[in-house]
Amino acid sequence: MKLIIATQNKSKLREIKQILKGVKLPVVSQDDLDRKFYLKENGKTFFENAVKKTLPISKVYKDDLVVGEDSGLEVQYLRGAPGVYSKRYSGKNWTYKKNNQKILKELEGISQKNRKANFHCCLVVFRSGKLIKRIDGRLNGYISKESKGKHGFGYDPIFYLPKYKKTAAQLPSSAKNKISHRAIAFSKLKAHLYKVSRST
Ligand code: ITT
Repeated sequence: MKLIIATQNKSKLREIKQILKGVKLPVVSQDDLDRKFYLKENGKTFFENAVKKTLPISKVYKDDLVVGEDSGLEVQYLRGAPGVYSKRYSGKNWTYKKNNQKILKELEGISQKNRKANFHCCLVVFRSGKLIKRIDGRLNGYISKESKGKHGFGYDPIFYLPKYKKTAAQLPSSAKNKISHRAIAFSKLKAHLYKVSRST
């Protein structure tokens, strides 16, 4: 049995593999599989999208554990936007930079205390086409007034963490991977896998 990570995002995969170090199962990504999957993320919630990414793979690779997640940024002042639209927030020709600029523009003139935001990760685990676990992880912070830092990806350069007085993109990946929404969810998964492996 192996652990298949249902993602095509290389930055995410790198983070996930780093977090899952030490897990006894071989960890592979969907790009390592013989079969290719073209999946549509058109759900209304992170959970729906996580299932859409994961279930089709699990129906084919029945003996393996398939883990997928959907994640994004939720800005309180924007009533939870961009949420499930995080990836393409600036439109068809989106780039991470354009997405960040759009958020900064929408929050122009808004004070620090009203710039609360969080990253949300919804992780699901499937085996033989059946959902066996759902885990959510959140990281709270603020939208900064300008883009800073070179690490990470996506909204990291505008996601400010008061505890570190830095944006997520100013933290080295080893530090982000200890505190992120994905780290929280995947660390819980790791603990779950450990418990299951001891009881079987
Ligand atoms: P997969 O669906 O193949 O996993 P994706 O890039 O489409 O990869 P998501 O739909 O889950 O990933 O993510 C939506 C967006 O949310 C992503 O493109 C980033 O802009 C943002 N995002 C998610 N996690 C993030 C993180 O840790 N740091 C910064 N931005 C993040």
